[in-house]
Amino acid sequence: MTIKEVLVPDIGNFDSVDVIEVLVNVGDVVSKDDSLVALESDKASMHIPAPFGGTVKEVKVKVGDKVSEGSLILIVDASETEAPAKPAEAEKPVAPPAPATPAADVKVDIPEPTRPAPEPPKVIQPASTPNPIGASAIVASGKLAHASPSVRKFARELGVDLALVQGSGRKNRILQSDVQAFVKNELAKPRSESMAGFGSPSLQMPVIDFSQYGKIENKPLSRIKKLSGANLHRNWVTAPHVTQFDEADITDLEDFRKSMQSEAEKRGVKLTLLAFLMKAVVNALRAYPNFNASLSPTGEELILKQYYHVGFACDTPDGLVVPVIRDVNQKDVLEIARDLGELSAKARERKLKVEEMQGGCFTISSLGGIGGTAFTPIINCPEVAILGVSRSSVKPVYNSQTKQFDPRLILPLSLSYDHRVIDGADGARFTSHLRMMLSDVRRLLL
Ligand code: CAO
Repeated sequence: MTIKEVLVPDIGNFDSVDVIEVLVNVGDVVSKDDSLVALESDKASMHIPAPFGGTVKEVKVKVGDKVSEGSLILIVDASETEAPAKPAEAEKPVAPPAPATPAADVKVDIPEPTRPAPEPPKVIQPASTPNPIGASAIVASGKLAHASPSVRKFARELGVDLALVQGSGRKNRILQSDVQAFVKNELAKPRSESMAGFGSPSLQMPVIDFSQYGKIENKPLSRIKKLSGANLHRNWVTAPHVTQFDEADITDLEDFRKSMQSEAEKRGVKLTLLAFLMKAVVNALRAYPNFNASLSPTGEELILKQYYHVGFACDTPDGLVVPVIRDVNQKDVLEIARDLGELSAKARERKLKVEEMQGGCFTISSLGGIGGTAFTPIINCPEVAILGVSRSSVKPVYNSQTKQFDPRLILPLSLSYDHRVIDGADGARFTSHLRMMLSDVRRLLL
C-alpha cells in the first residue's frame, strides 16, 4: 500500500478559502486530474484535481471547511491504481499557470476569477426560434451564475443559460443536479412557442439555370418587395390561414356614394367604396373584439385593442405598402376618404413615414378597382384578420316578395383570419355582420 496525502496546492494569495463541494467519497477510485474538491473565495472559484490516481482512503474536509495552501484534503492509496491521466478537457478555461507545489505535488486546476461573463450577444428573439428545450434556455441573460467550472461546462454542453437556473447548493450555488432538473423541466413544458419554427418549409428551391431554356434577364427586386416578401412569407407560415368568402349587396350604398360624390369633390375628396368599407369594418371589430386583437408573444393570451387603426394595402410602382388610418371610429366617411387619398398619394410618391405604416389593428386589401372575383389575402401579422375586396358586379338576386330576380350590385368579400385566434363560426359571423352593414347604408352611418 502506498499511502499518499493530497494537500491544497498553491492557490495564489488566497487564504482560508471555503470548501464548497466535495466531489469524492471514501472508496472512490480516482484518476490523475479528476476533480476532488471545489473551493471558493470572495474572488475566485477553483477545483483541486487529483495529482495522481488511487483509491480514496480518507476524506479530510467537508463542505463549509476553510482551507489554505498545504491543508490536507485526502488520504489516497496510490498503490493499486495506476490509472492513466485523463486527456485534458477540451473546453477547460485558460487558467493562469499555477506555481509549482513540490510538497504535495498538487496543482490548482481552474482558478476562475468571479468576473462577469463576457457580454452575451443580444438576441432579437423571433417568436418562432426553434429550440428543443424552450427558447428561455438559450437566451443568455447576462446575469452572473454561481457555479463551478465543471457545472458551467456541463451547462454549456446542453446550451443552458445558467442565469436561469435556481441553485440548490450552499449560497445558492448551482449544482449539476440543478442543471439537469432545469432541462427536465424545460422539456416538460408545452412546446407551442419553441416548436413554432419546426413546421416551416426548410427545403431549398433547386438552383436552375433558366438560360438553358431560352433568353432571360435578371431584374433586382425593389427594397419594398424584398421586405414585404419576407414578412408575407413569415405571416403565411406562422398563422394558420382560413379564408371566408361572402357577398354583400351594395346597390343602395353605391347609389348613396354617387349622390355624395359632388359634395365630396367640392371638399377636394374622392369618395370611394373603401371609405365605407372602413366604417363597416370598424363596426364589425366593435361587435367581434377578437378580430381587433393580437396574440401575446407567449401565445397564451389575446391582446385586445381598444383603438381602431385600420390599414389598407396600397399598390405602388415599388411594391405593396400598408398605410394606416388612425382612429377610424372617430371619423366620418369624408374624413376617412380624405385620409385614404392623402396616404395613398404619399405611398405612391414614396413619402410615407414609418409611423404612418405602424399600429394597425386590421387591414383591408381592395382589388375592386382592378378586377377579380375573390382571392385569399395574407394576414398582416400580428393582426389576426384581413379583409379582401374584389370587384363588384351586377347579379340577379331572387326577391322572395315579388318572386322575381332583381339586378343588384354585389360586392365579393374574402376574409382571411388566423385560426389560432378565430374560429370558423366567428369568421362567418364577422362577414355576415359586414354584409348586413354594407347592404343597409343607414346602419353604416349610425
Ligand atoms: N368594385 C368595383 N369598382 C371599384 C371597387 C370595387 N370593389 N373599388 C373601387 N372601385 C372603383 C372606384 O370606384 C374607382 O372608380 P372611378 O375611378 O370610376 O371612380 C376605381 O375603381 C379606382 O378606385 P381607386 O383604386 O382609385 O380607389 P380605392 O379607394 O378603391 O382604392 C387603393 C385605393 C389605394 C386601395 C387602391 O388604389 C390600391 O392600391 N389597390 C390595390 C391594393 C392591392 O394591391 N391589394 C393587394 C394586396 S395583396 O397582394
